[in-house]
Amino acid sequence: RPAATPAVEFIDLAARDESFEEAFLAGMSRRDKAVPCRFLYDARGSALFDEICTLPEYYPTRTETRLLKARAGEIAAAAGPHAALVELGSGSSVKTRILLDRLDRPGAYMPVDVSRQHLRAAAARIAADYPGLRVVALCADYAAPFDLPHTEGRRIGFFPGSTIGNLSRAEAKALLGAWRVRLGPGGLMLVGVDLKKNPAMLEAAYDDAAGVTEAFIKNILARANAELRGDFDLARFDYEARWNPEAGRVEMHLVARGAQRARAGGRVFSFADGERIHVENSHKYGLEEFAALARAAGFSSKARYTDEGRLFSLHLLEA
Ligand code: AVI
Repeated sequence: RPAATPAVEFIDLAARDESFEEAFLAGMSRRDKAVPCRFLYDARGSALFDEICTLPEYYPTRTETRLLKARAGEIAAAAGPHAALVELGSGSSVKTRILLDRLDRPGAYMPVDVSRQHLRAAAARIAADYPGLRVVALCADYAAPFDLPHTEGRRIGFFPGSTIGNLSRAEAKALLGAWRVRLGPGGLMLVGVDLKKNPAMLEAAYDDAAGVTEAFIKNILARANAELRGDFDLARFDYEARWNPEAGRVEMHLVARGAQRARAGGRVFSFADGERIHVENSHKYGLEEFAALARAAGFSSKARYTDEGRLFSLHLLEA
């Protein structure tokens, strides 16, 4: 008898696909040119990001994975039986599986992602490998308002990878506040948060020797060339990753080498020599600083875990 294809419930709540063209042209028309980092993740950008996660300089992925493995038992005990695991993003199934393997008869797995393609693939993989687990794929922007479907048991939100660091501190607080309400009373939220540390280590993590991060950031211009009939000369932009101690973040810029012009979307953009395009921020926190931010968003901080080197942290929050 052929094996039945595991069913994935698919709930489509995404209003519309956000336009790269609109966002790119608006960002490049600003006096301080900038492009929102969520557009880094086209197919090539996602592949480059996966490669970043394996780089020797990029400690967050392996440190968080180790921490999760060490703490999954405690986290599962806090969640109790039949908990519904809600993942913000449908990303690394490796980390998801560490939790699913330890949760006591999990009631559901619900990935939330705007990318239909990633969402369907990630949900199908989990459904195939965890027979009997209810898998509900929610196509939605996890930062936008929407309701979670009803599930039995406690809800546990999972936001790994320090993706929260790509938001400003104010945006991070607003996102946590919205998820506190969405998870409901007693709901838990597990957030991976990268920590402040020596600037040389931070800058190396975002400017690796093999140049993968540079290619990842420059991919935003490659994407404009491919999708918006652009003619950016990638070789005439330098990549720079710089720790900004006042803002508590690594800032990633492309810097024009020489005055130049480039076309995209039927428009012409001029660059002075040394003019910058701000592509991404990666905010870093102190352990206490993040716990305080979570409390300001209405959560109580149940536990925080960190590695021996205090490189990365996991925060277990209760709604
Ligand atoms: C996805 N996010 C948490 C990564 C980070 O560390 O901020 C994105 C990244 N950008 C360059 N390297 C990694």
